[in-house]
Amino acid sequence: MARILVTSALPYINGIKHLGNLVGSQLPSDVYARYMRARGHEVMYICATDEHGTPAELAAAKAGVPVAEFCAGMWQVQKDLADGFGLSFDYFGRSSSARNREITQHLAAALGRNGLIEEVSEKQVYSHADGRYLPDRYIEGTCPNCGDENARGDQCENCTKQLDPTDLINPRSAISGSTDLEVRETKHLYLRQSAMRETLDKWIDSQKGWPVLTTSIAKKWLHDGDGLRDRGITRDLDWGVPVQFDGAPWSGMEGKVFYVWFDAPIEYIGATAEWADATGAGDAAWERWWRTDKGANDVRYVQFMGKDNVPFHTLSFPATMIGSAEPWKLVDFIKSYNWLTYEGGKFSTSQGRGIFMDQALDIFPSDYWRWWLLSNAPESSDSDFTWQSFQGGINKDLADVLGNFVSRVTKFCRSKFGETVPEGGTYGKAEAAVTDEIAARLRAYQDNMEAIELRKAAADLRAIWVAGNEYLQAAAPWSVFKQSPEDAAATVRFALNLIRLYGVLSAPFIPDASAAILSAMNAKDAGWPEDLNAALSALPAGHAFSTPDVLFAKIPDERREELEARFAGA
Ligand code: B3M
Ligand code: ZN
Repeated sequence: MARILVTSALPYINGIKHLGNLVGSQLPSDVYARYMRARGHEVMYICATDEHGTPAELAAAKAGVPVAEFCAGMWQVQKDLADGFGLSFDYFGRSSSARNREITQHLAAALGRNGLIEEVSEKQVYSHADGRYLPDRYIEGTCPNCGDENARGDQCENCTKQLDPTDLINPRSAISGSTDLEVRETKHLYLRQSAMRETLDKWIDSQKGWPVLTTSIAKKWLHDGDGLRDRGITRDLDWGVPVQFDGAPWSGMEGKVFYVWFDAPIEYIGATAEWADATGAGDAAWERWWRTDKGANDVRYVQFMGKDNVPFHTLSFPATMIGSAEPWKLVDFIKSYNWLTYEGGKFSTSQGRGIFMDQALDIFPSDYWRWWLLSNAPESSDSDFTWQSFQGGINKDLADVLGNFVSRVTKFCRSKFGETVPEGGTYGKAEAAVTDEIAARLRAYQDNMEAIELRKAAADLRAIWVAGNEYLQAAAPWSVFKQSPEDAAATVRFALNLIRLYGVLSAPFIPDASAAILSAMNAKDAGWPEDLNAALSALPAGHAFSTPDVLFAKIPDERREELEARFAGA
């Protein structure tokens, strides 16, 4: 039995996430955590809301509530949605927690002691009308390069030129539109990442079997001219972790907070400590996941995230952890995802284009979304959500293949033999053949789960369902029954055992339907089929079951068209 630490990238607090966000981190990490638990491993699965920074402050201002209150409310909203999607976190924390504050300030102190933090004087734009310093991307103006009037202080999206706010012609606040701006001199702390370039390079080279997507992004940032620059880790904001070092002030940093990307990944640790507090497990219980001097040596740590988050997880966060010179557990495998698009375009929060987590759950059960998103996960390239493809995935895979199998077998059994596993007859070549086929598919399924190739694993699972259907179709107990009820009974007995097997194997992907299947089969405690032959005779003759309701209702064309129109966006 292994110990596996799984973290999902932390959803930002400012609003409800769309399905592209969901499939890039929370959903695949959940499948992996569920699978590893099912295989008997000890799993710690962690997520949290990422709460600091300017976007949180602005979202709160827009909602007209204090930022702490806004975050508390939105944490609950996100927590409820996570529950709705069946995300099985051991703990869903908050980056604004006291634990994260304490650990963030502690790591900063360690970095400071090791000479990795330096003071830098910067010019920053202060907006009198807004009463605050403006982060680069909240300053807009005319691009000096192409003349576009909506260039941002960090970049012109029109010509892609990287800019400094002071490059903009006629700069204005993106928050209020005010042009009453002043450039002020202010001091910030920088993390000397450049001093760690070689260490990080070696560390990344020593990682075996990381996805190409992950390493290529990391290497690009390490070696580009722009590469691993020293990075400001403090901000002139109110909302965040106060800049202190193990609780002691750093002169000149009063009133400043750490940059949100400095404290956010530290919350993976913070949330595990929050879990220990909430469960009364004590410090040793979280430290054995995170401190190699306290038992974390044998932990395998896997992170899940969208590709835009890769630089922070391959470079900045390891720089913090390694730079502390303390025995923190480093990540062993970084699984990153490409983009999910919506009907050929981008999901857009501002234009309401695409589907958001709350809307999704109002329309269909979470298993529908889980199945489509995971069996089409943007794992090797981007993938596109279309209602057509969604309808096809649900109707064909879930309703026609899995759902129909369960319903045909149980209903036929009920009508001919009653709701108990029938006795009589013997298994022959057909049962041996389908068992062999499923054994091979199951090995592939398990290998792909281990390798976190979830889209391929979903295809293996579907093939296992299909094998059962083909077996049933060929054995045709409904026509055999008249001449030879014994033979029909053997087929049905075997098929009922297949249903139980499907309940177990499908659980990481579609946990609700799986629970319904296992409950109908009266086999709630069924474990992973370590021995397939044993698993396929787990339900003996005489075992009572019940015929489940329709597991998956088909999506009719009219419904699909209605949803296409409703979600087309403004
Ligand atoms: N909050 C994801 C995002 O909103 C970001 C992830 C943090 S993981 C430590 O883009
Ligand atoms: Zn431009």
